Amino acid sequence: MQDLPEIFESFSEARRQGFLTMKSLKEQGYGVAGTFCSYVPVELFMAAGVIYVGLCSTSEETVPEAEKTLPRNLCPLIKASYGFAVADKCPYMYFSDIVVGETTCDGKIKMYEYLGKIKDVHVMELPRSQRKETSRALWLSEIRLLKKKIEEKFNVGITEEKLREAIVKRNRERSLLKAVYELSLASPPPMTGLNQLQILYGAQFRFSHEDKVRELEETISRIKSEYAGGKRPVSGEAKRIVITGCPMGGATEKVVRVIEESGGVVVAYENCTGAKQYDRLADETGDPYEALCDYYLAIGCSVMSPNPNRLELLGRLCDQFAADGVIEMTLQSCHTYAVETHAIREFLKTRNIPFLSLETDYSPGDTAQLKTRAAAFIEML
Ligand code: BJ8
Repeated sequence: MQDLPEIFESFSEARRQGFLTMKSLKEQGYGVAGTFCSYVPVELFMAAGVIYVGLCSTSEETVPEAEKTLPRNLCPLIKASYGFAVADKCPYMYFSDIVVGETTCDGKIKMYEYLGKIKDVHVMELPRSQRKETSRALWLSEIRLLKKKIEEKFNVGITEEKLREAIVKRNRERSLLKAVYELSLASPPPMTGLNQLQILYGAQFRFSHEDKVRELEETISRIKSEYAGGKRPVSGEAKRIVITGCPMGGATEKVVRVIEESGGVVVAYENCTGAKQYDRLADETGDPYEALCDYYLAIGCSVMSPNPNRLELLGRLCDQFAADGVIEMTLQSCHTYAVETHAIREFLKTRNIPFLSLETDYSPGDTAQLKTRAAAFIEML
């Protein structure tokens, strides 16, 4: 039986380990769809028996390759993801029969035009408003269009029954991932924020629903039993930090490391690596297309205007997790998150919660500077 550090490590390595699994699934005849965003309703792939995988890169390796085509002052997530595609260095991109993009931020939308020259790219038209009835109608029709595209591409039929089953399965995964991060409601938390991130990020590279569920259940029960047995991997003195902002993983783990080396512990992630994806469940009754439409459209990403759902979730996480402070991580040139920083600061002021915003990219060059700022922030909490 693996011990806990080995379990964390195996989640951390999941992306790399998943390459071989993906290769074998392809050899068995499975179709593969690559995605870039939490708004893409993955239940449609599940209902079609198609494997799906996140293609967002988290390493700077291919940024120079991307910069031959894309401007330097573009978000590193977009440059790195495109770079891996053109350099043919991402096995997941290589194995993807189709890439499903979405009209979230301008940089991604334009990048998909170039990506379309290399791969079969289907872009979902995401509205920027969650309030208007026309937005809902548009998103609903985009979900139905994606269903049609998947059926044609993979020569399968997606029935309502299969879609309902997929919603139930994905909800089960969401509940378990939420149960993982809610373990850190305990004080002190039973795992570091880095370990939590390793699980949340790594779980997306487990392609079998059954294996993912089993592994998450086992991990939760191991963490619980070790905590009940008296193990305390985090000091009771550590300041409890909620992270908000852009998605994390890979190179941006440096932000979590500097926080945790400076006397803090990350207890929750209000971003697409964490609670933004797993906090709510999709409706399992009623029309499955409407259920997916309402579920996904309500995601509180900064590409929405206005974006009250981010504030609601962040405020709730701060209360539940008894946050001492909030640290935002934005990626360089991510305009929507950068503009929202002011609104987040003002919102947290009304709750007397200290706030620090850090901007970074995928290179390790700014680690010392991040550490100085994080340490000064945590010191004053
Ligand atoms: S739902 S956070 S996964 S869009 S960081 S590429 S926004 S310039 S990643 Fe995201 Fe979907 Fe929103 Fe989540 Fe653009 Fe910003 Fe880069 Fe971004």
